[in-house]
Amino acid sequence: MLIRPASFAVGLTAVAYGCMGIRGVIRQLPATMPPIPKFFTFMKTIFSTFFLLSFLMYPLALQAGEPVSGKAPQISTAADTCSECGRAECLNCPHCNSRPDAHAPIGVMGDHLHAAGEGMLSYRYMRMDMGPNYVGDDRVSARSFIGPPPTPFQIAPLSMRTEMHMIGAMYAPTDDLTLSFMLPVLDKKMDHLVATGATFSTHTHGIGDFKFGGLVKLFENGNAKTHLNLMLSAPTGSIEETGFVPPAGRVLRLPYPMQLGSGTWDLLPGITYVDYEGNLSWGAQLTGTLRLGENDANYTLGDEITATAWTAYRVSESLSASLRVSGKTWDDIDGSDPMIMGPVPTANPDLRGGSRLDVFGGVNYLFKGGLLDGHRLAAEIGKPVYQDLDGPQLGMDWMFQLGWQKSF
Ligand SMILES: [Cu+2]
Repeated sequence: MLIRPASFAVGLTAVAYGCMGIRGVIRQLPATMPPIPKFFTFMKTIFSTFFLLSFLMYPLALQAGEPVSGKAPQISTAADTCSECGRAECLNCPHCNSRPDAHAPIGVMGDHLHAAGEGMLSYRYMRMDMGPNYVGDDRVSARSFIGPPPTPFQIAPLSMRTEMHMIGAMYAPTDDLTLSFMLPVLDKKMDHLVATGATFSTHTHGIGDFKFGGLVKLFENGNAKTHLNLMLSAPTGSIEETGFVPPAGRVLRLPYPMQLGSGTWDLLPGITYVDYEGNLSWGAQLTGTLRLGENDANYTLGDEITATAWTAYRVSESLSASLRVSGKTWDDIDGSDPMIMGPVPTANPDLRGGSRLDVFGGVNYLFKGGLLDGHRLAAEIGKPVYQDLDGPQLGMDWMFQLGWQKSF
């Protein structure tokens, strides 16, 4: 019984180390050595093309009435099984949907599919607090890298707070495909220290990048399920946010981290695996953010890779508690916005990349019976255990997420 979780853990660790390793090697290469990065650009083009093709082909395949993958075998018809899906207990069956941990911890997006004809509405509140600054994996004080000219920086970011409200909708036209839509609304605030000793804050808010696409079932073997995440991000978030900057004495376009969108169409490919046994469930997800082209302000945000794995324990019929690790690595900005300048690290496109390992604890609660029957509430809180940033750059301090979900 422990073989599945164990082999899964070994496999996931290998994948995570592989991703980190490849990125680490690329980052150590001198800038004058182009062949390997070029090879990756080439691979990205190939991968993106396949991704877009599969994204476009899927609705066509559905229209033609051709099932993309076979139906899962019905396992049991014993008396104590679910009358709808035929299982003793099912992870995602809409008819019994019996487990609080049938959904991943709330910080994981696109973790589950729905059955044909079913939909879901969700709302998430997310908060991230950043600070202090890091150079590599060392914390540095803001004072240590600012000063009067010729010191390159006269202004340092001290802390940043990001709040996000995200409205989500899912709908499954077939058992093999669940469509997903997500619209984030962002609120950002950054505090700064000037070399003179003065402090000031900047603030932006508005809608972020709209994300949409499909989750496509790949395999189903007993309780174990794997699906592809084929999502796209549309450039609906502003990249022209401005604010009053006291040291400059005027309104300026704010640095990259204060902008609300990427300005580019982005591919969000991924693969998700979930499984359960008894009171235990576990899963893993590997996702990427691949930027397509350059935005109207002449830059491209860095590509990202995130690998996450979690396990949850079912405490009761309604409550589960989860533990999750997440490794993320992301590139510097390519190009630069001529309107974004200033003696502050956040305006430097080469001081944006990094890697981070986060640990999260969470709970899922599924209401059973009564007025709120079928409603889900979940919360997750996380903190980095390791971060290595192209700095000076603000590091992550902690993250919190609260969510509500209801299937129809
Ligand atoms: Cu859903």
